[in-house]
Amino acid sequence: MTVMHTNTLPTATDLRDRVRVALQAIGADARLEAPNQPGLPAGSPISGNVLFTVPEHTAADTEEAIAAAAAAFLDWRTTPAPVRGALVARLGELLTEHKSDLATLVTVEAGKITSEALGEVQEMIDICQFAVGLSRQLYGKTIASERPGHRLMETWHPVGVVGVITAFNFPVAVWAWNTAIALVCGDTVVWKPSELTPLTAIACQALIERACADVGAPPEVSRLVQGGREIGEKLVDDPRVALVSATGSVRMGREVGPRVAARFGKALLELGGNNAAIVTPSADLDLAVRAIVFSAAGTAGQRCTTLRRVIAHTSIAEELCRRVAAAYASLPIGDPSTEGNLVGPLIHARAYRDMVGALEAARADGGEVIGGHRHDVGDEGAYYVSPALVRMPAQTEVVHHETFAPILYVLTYEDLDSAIELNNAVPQGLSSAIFTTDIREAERFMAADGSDCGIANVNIGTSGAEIGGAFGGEKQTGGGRESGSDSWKAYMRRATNTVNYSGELPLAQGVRFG
Ligand code: UN1
Repeated sequence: MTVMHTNTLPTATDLRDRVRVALQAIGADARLEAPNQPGLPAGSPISGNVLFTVPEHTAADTEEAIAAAAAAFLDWRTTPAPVRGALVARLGELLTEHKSDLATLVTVEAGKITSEALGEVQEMIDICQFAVGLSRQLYGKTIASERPGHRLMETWHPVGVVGVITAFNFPVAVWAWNTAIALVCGDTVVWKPSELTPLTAIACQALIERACADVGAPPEVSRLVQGGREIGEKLVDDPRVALVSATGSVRMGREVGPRVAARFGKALLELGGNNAAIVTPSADLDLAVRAIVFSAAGTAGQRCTTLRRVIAHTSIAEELCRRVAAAYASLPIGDPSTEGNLVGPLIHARAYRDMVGALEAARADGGEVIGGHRHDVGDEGAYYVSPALVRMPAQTEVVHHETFAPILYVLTYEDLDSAIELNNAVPQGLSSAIFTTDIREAERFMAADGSDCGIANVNIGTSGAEIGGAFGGEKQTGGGRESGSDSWKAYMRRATNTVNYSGELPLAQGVRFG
């Protein structure tokens, strides 16, 4: 039986108090009006209520924010990178100090369980540390010149204003990935968070403004604009926004990419995933089951890295399904702020409707569904579901779609080639994994004819990447890379410099001219 803590759901009044306490501790001077006032509704999927109304920005406010960030860029770009790093170091300290306050807000607005909300803030702290190190590591290459007395090299310069558009499911970490790196690179930032998570955004903005004040940096280096589509469009279309870094749906990316390209801006897209794990006959099944359950049911299936497909060898498929189903049945579902609960709510009614629709389509295709019901919590607006395990006879149309809910399709395979084919047969290409103790299978999975995803893991799940690696994926995932490794290059422009220190003027390619 699924354990459900329905009787312990906090009330809207309770949630409002938690928000006020957290914002006050953070020092955010937020104008919180009652629900139904003009402005942006700030709600919680925990109870399904609107808690407050917060100020909404207009297109004119966005215009002003872009202008301010563009003006601040003129000085910021020549501020030495390690000095810029000091700002990010201070932000990291403030995040450490307010880790639990910010995590409280993440739980209230995004419905993440406390441990995952704390993990998300830790991800912010980690990227700040990475960016501070990077502020002394922005390097260019020196390349052998074909001409005597010449030096050929590359230098990297900031691009300008970075427009950051983020999604509800990582309401703070993805802002931090972009902002920490952009700021050390010498760019300035204008952030449009999800309309579903305005409170966490207010908190982050308060912290970055305090960090700016503490180190003497201008607050215009990082601005926040809250609102809907109109604001996002302004960032996408304004030629002063040199780079648009957008996280969200494939549908959103399909609009953003071409519009930014039409004005020759740069876009960094991190869109949908449809992540699979291949489980081979040699897999350590205990480990695989634990990894699968975290990746598929964690965050109530609402990560872009969530495991959505298991491709199991026929010899172990029954056993694997039995074990995953048993683990699912014992998952505590309920108030994400209650210690012990592992699955919180879906973000809203539409997410639930999408889940129901996908499960209906799967059944129509011959899928056998275990779980996937809504729990009655006595409140129409909150959507708690048990994660669904769906045994599919084939990878039909519905499996090719990303449904942002805890649905795990199980497919089977006979030989590794066809498993890899199934892994790659979907339009998205974010994350993937193989569970095997056979080194040949592991290497094959990561080779050029293996997984086509941006992330290909061995013996760990598809979600929960560390910040040190580059994060992003191929195909409809959009091709962008954020976070670690050399992702910083997306936030900078490259100049190739050839310096002639000889007294001659030899031309390249042996050309003679006069
Ligand atoms: C996302 O869901 O948009 O790898 C980001 C992970 C996290 C980031 C997910 N570190 O699951």
